[in-house]
Amino acid sequence: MRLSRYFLPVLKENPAEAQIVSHRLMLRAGMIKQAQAGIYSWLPLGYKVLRNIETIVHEEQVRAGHIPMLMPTLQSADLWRESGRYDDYGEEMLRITDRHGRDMLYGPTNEELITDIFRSHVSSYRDLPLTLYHIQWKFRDEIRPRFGVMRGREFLMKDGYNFDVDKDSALHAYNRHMVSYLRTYERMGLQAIPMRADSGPIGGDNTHEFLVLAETGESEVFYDSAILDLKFGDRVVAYDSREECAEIVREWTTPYARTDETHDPALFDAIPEERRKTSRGIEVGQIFYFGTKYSEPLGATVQNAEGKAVPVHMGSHGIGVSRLLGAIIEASHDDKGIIWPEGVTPFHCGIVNLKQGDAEADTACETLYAALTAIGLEPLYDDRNERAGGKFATMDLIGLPWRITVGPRGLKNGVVELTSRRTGESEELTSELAVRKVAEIYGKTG
Ligand code: P5A
Repeated sequence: MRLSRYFLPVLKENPAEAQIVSHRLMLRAGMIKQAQAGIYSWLPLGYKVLRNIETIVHEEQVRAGHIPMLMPTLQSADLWRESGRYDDYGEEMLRITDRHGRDMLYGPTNEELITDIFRSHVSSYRDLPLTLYHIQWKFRDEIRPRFGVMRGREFLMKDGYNFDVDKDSALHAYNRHMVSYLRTYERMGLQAIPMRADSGPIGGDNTHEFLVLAETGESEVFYDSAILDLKFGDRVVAYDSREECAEIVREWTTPYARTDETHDPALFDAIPEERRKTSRGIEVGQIFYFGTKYSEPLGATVQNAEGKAVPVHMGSHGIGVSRLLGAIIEASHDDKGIIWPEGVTPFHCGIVNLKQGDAEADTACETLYAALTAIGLEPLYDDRNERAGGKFATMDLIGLPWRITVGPRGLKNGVVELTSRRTGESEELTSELAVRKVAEIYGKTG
């Protein structure tokens, strides 16, 4: 993409309404624009990152054997009356009446709708296990929407639902989700710690939240610092293996890690003092096992191996897709702007032309642009007639992890400059080598 043709409405000033750094930087970098309280338009740069996050979520869900689909945002109130949650959900639910006077709602979650699909089509244990998921907008009429996309009213969620013949199989689905979530967040450059939590309006006693440590997080968390040493890495998981998934879950749930809702001071005090940590965290996901809470009232049963009709055991599993942008920025920024992890960056590499209009510099930039594009990378080429300082400031603000700077002085010596946004370190090298290095970083063959 050439910056002169892109739509990147960056703001010079700090927007007064933004109280936390991620909100400020998302507005300043031209990623989002508030449409109403807690409702945002996703401008091209923000939309690109949102899509990258979605792609990682999809890939990891499919890897775990879960099946993508799409349900609508608007749901019928009747289904929620069947489950008993229509009145329970309270004022967070946005209720709508259509022209025929039918009660509808903008879905805050989809347990009822997916259970309705299941009961219409599945009747035998032979069709299980089954996990269906989608990535769809949700609406919760939060009393205090704040911090930009962190606590929105309209927000994008990946929500998945498992259907199993008995509790043991459903607990395997729970473990499988925990494992796939660990991998998902790590690919986004995040350390998200699973913590024992409270289940709230979704229900059940088995639930973990995934928290990214950050001062601006809304949850208070207590943990054993030993958990920070755990890395998922590139281990290959046999997701169908109950033992393997259970073992990974054991690894991550053995060190103490809880939110204030489930905190147990006696257990916490048993941890060696130097490892006892209290902090704040951003909840980027939550998994639940709630057994037959929805399948019983909605009559979602299957015939088990003995030919008996039993209600299916279910769980639901959510990732805060739009919230993740905020969480990643909270975890990865400096005073100049965002620092995108390579896994989610909107463009792989910036190209800064220090002397636009200089034939040699223009040609070198075009050649770099073509070479990076040819190996499947997406560069953002700042081809505007701007001062170098302004170009650097924009690149730093929008946070591309790598920048190639091209200017007449370097070109005289046959070199360009490759700079890491994270470390600020630069090296001079030929254009070809710069392309090869960037290709290597992203695992492409240049
Ligand atoms: C699990 C999937 C559920 O709704 N039902 C379907 C279950 N869980 S949850 O914890 O309530 O939400 C899942 C994740 O969505 C994000 N989230 C939000 N993101 C932005 N703004 C909000 N107002 C908001 N509310 C929830 C969180 O990341 C949460 O973990």
